[in-house]
Amino acid sequence: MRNKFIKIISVLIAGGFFIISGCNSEIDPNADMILWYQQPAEKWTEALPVGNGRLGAMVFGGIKKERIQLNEESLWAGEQINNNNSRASEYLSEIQQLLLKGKIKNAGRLADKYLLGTPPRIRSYQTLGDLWLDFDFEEEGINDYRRELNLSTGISSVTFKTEDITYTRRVFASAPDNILVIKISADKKSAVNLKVKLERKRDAQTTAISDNILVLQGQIDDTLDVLRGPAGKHMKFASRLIAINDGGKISSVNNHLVVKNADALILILTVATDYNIKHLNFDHSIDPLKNSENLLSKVTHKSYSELLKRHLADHQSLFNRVEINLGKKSDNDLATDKRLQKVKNGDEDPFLVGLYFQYGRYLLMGSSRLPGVLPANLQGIWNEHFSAPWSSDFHTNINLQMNYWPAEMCNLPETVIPLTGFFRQLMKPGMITAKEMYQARGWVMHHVTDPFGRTGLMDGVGWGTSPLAGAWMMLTFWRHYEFNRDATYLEHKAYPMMKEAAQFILDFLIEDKNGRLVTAPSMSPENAYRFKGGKERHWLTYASTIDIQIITELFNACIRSAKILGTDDDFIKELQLSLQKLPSVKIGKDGTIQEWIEDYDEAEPGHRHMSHLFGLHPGTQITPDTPDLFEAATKTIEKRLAHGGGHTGWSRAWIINFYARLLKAEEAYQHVLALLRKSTLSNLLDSHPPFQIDGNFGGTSGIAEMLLQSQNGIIHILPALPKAWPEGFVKGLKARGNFEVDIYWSNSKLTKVFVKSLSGGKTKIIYGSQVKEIVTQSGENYQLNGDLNQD
Ligand code: FUC
Repeated sequence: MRNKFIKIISVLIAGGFFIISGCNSEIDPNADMILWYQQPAEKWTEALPVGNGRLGAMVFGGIKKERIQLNEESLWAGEQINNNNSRASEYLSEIQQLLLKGKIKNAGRLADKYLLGTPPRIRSYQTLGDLWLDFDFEEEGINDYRRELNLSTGISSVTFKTEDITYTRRVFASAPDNILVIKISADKKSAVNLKVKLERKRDAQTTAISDNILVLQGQIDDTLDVLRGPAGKHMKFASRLIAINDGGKISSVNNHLVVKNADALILILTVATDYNIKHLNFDHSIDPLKNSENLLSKVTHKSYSELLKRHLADHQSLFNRVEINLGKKSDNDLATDKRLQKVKNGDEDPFLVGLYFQYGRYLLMGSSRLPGVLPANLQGIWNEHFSAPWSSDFHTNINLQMNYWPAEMCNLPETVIPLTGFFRQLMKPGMITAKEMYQARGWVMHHVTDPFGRTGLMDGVGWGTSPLAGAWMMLTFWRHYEFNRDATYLEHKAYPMMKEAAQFILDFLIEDKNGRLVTAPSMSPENAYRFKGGKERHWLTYASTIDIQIITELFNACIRSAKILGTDDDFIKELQLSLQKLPSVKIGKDGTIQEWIEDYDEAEPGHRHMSHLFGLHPGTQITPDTPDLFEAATKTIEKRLAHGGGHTGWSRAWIINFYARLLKAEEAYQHVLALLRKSTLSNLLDSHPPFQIDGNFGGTSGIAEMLLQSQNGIIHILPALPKAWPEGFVKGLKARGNFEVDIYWSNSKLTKVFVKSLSGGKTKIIYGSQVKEIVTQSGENYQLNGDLNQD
């Protein structure tokens, strides 16, 4: 054992300990994309995230005591369980008829009893624990402190000076090597002295299995909370850390490591669980301890510089696809928290908006990509709790969808891969739920799920009655096809799921007394309504507007997919017939889009959800070509805002996207400012409150939508460019049809566009009132000037 580690150590050290400090802008176009601070994080919401899609860490940058909080995406409490209400199908028809007749209270009583699943709630995504680095510095005499997160390198670093020695720590999460790497160094020899501790506050123990290896091993012990599922010992997990010193000595004392007089130290850490996505459950035939050892044994023959090089090559190949410059107010010479505070105090800061935009891309890469197999959850992958707000779960009545809005536009299609893989598994319990609850073919889920694949109705009928949540999710996969034109993905991954979701809807729809096809039960997430003159709040209804819009979008996507794939003629006809029988989207008496099937009064007119605007965004049905609805959409937002709407981060972010689609640049911009001013923490993470990541992703998407849109077969250049960004460029955004687009503007006017066609084909480009059609060849670049003429 010892010999093996001595060998490993010498290989790593032979590879050298070179330090990279920031990046040169000549070789790195995003060299200034750095969040930086002049003091350590006091709270978790000030710490800085790194992630590789599977492992996440929050780096605090403490001087005497460094805390690095750790996550592994599959470490969840709970277990797989069928929570379908077994009596649902007996009562479904009665509930539906009561809803059609307006007997909402009676329908609600039955739904509570016979539709709500058992257990009705899920357990939480959990922190793995913390890596603590205890140093023996004096508190006094610390100079030149700087803590940063370089988005372009994916490295979080801390530097400071004490007693004339400069200390440096660097942390990165490597996707190619599936590990976290931490390097601690000093500019004088023998100056690195610390204790290394790996700690989890429950269900685990840490052991030093040699002088330089710590192993944390455990099993989640779910205590009694019948609402969330059976108690018991559930998922097993292990984390393994190897410490490699350059000079000095390292030993283990009381299950932590003590490093003395080293010149530098590298820590490599990984985590494994016995989660098996193929079974949507933990699987005790998997040995996390062994797997953590295997993961480390794959990397320990590589030097630090090699690990770093592999990480940088991989990270930058994704991150540097996009560059943004919204007119720099200054260089990145003011600490990020101070910069944000100035914006909160009324300043405007285009650089900060660009940084926020790129941070959204960084966070999506960090929380949703291979080697991970699960999608980005409510906190991405970063969570310090055992029982997180909303369990840090997968919420599917806006939140999980929003997480993926920037994925394609912002040129990160690989982030959709874990989401696709997860939903391909989720469809299986979803088919059982469709059958057991609704006696329907196809698959269904409701507004919440976890890695164990719950698909029954959860939380309460006033929140959970969203049987079209899965259908909404499917549009993410259709979009992946639209942007990337990958017919194999469409045929084998997206379309089979979309089709089963549509199949469920076909069976679920019933006729109302006017012969229209309607959904029942239904709700408009999560808003309540009142009957005319009534006091009581109701949630349940039939055919809420969002349902009709989701069905329209999904059925049309299925029809287009089936035509592309040359299949399912009868199915296409069935979808077309059903589309004709859906109720239309109506405009209410106050000129807004009607949220429900009748013109009821909203119980909360300023509600954070704006579901009836789904057709505007992310849907593609409300456009300048439907002028009445387009105008009504503006009034709908105005009404929500007049009553306090947009008060959560994600809600505000959605409003940016709405205004971008409405081509209202100044309004969109005001809400970009409001997102920064009201819903952004000092580490630029979104605040619901509390921290919830969807607002970051929705915000990034909104900024992209202001600069480029491509729904409905048109590439729209600068559709909502605000006056505050008169000079700038954005490079590498994607448009549907597999086009990569670079846009340059000056004096608030387009100067040049480059369109790189990656799949060939015809496209229409619009800028202001100018329209240009180009026929492209795959692999060719097309340059247009500000009048859309080819130079
Ligand atoms: C939805 C929202 C809440 C919150 C939760 C996680 O239910 O209505 O605001 O974001 O998801």
